[in-house]
Parts: sequence; C-alpha cells; structure tokens
Amino acid sequence: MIRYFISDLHLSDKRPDLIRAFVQMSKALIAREEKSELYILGDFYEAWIGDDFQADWNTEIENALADISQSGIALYFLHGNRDFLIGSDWINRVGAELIQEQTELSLENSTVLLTHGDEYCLEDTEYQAFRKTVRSKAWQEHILAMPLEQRIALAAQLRNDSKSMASEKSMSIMDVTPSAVAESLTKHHCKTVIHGHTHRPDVHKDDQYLRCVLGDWDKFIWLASIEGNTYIQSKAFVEDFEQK
Ligand code: OKV
Ligand code: MN
Repeated sequence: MIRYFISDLHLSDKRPDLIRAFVQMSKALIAREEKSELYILGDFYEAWIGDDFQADWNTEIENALADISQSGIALYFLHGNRDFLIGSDWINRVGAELIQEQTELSLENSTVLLTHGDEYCLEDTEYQAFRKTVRSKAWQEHILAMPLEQRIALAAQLRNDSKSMASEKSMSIMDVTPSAVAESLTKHHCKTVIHGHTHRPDVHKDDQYLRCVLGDWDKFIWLASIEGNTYIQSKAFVEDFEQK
C-alpha cells in the first residue's frame, strides 16, 4: 500500500499550468495500478465559493479526481483556509471522502496526524479570529445562501482586504507555533504530523516528533508518499507539464 499526500495546489483559472500538471499527475498515479490512497490536505483550490460553482476549467479538475477515485485509488480531502466551503456535493461528485482536520491515519507501524496546518499558526491572532469566523457553521450557511455572483464578489473583496492588510506580509512569513504542534501530537498520541499551509516544504525532526510539511504548487509541483516506513517528498518543475 502506498499513500500519497498533496496540499496547497491553489488551483484556479489563473493557473492553467498547474491544472495541466495536476491532470497529468492524476493520470500517472492511475497508470501505476498500485493499491494506493490519495490525501488532499487542503487549499486544493485558490478559493472555493460553493459547490454550485461551475466552470470548464473546474470540470476538468473534478473529472481528473473522479478518474482517480473510480480507478480504485481511495481519495480523501480535508479543508484548507481557502477551500473551507467545499461541501458534500463536491465530495460526492469527485468520489472522495471528507476527513476532519487532525485526523489520525493508522499505518502499519504507527499513527500519523493529518491536518492543513493553519490552526497551528497562533502568532497571527488576527488571522485566527478570521479563521474562527469563516469556519463557523453560521457564517458559512449565511454565505452559501447568497447568490453565486455575490459570493464571487465577496471572495474578491476579502482577497483585497488581505492584500491591503499588514497581515498579508506577516501571514507569508508566519510559521507554526511549535508548542501548538507538540500539544496536538500529544493529544492524539502521534509522533508524526503531515501538514501544508506554511509553504515551507521540509521535514523537521525534533526528539519529540516528526513534522512533514508539504510543498505548495507554484514554480514546482510536489507529491509526498509513505510506503512502509519511508516518507518521500518529490518535486518537479511545473514547466515539465506544459503543453508542447
Ligand atoms: C486571509 C484574511 C483574507 C485576516 C472567501 C470563499 C467567500 C475563500 C475565501 C478569500 C480571502 C481567504 C479565503 C484572507 C486572511 C483575509 C481578510 C481578513 C484577518 C470565500 C472561499 F466566503 F467569500 F465566499 N477567502 N482569503 N483576514 O485572501 O487568504 O486574517 S485570503
Ligand atoms: Mn493554507
């Protein structure tokens, strides 16, 4: 059994190169014909405004995901800070299973914790307040009741707010608070966490725990895997996936 992990692809109509890379990656995973699972750990989209959103560029993405799940690769998704509005319609269309943040994944010899990772970035208190609002059921129901056009405008407006906020800069440099990570690992009785969000792909080894940070898709595309006791993070040039 091989398990694959991706996050922070930030797919949108603005990045046809990344969409192409994802579609090709999905074809490559299917062609391997292994017993495998794919875990998407949030921020798959640049911004998701509701499952009723439809566009050709996204149909291509959803079809690639549906091909993955229909090929027998078990597909799992957990929310990021940009696609927190992904709901059961999208999940069902692509044949995924929604998992909660800080999900324990049992492997042959250990249990690893899976999460997006923004909940660990405690130094940005302004962001944590924003997160609390947008992750609340009441706010999400209120937003999803708006017409699609209004949600598109709101997402753009929030994006602008963030750009003009000092916290846009601090957000990009802000990393996880190590004690928050340690606390969650202790609570879940895990020694390892896999997360994204910070855009600082790495593996951090403390004597207490292992923290595997997934890469964000931009200049490079990233794919991590666990097979047996081996964790591997691979990266490729996005240009290699460009249409010749
Ligand atoms: C991050 C902060 C913006 C603070 C909105 C649907 C909806 C996604 C979004 C768009 C904006 C997050 C995701 C951002 C942090 C802000 C403003 C304040 C204090 C929708 C899906 F609801 F509008 F439909 N957004 N972004 N803020 O630019 O990253 O931290 S953001
Ligand atoms: Mn994120």
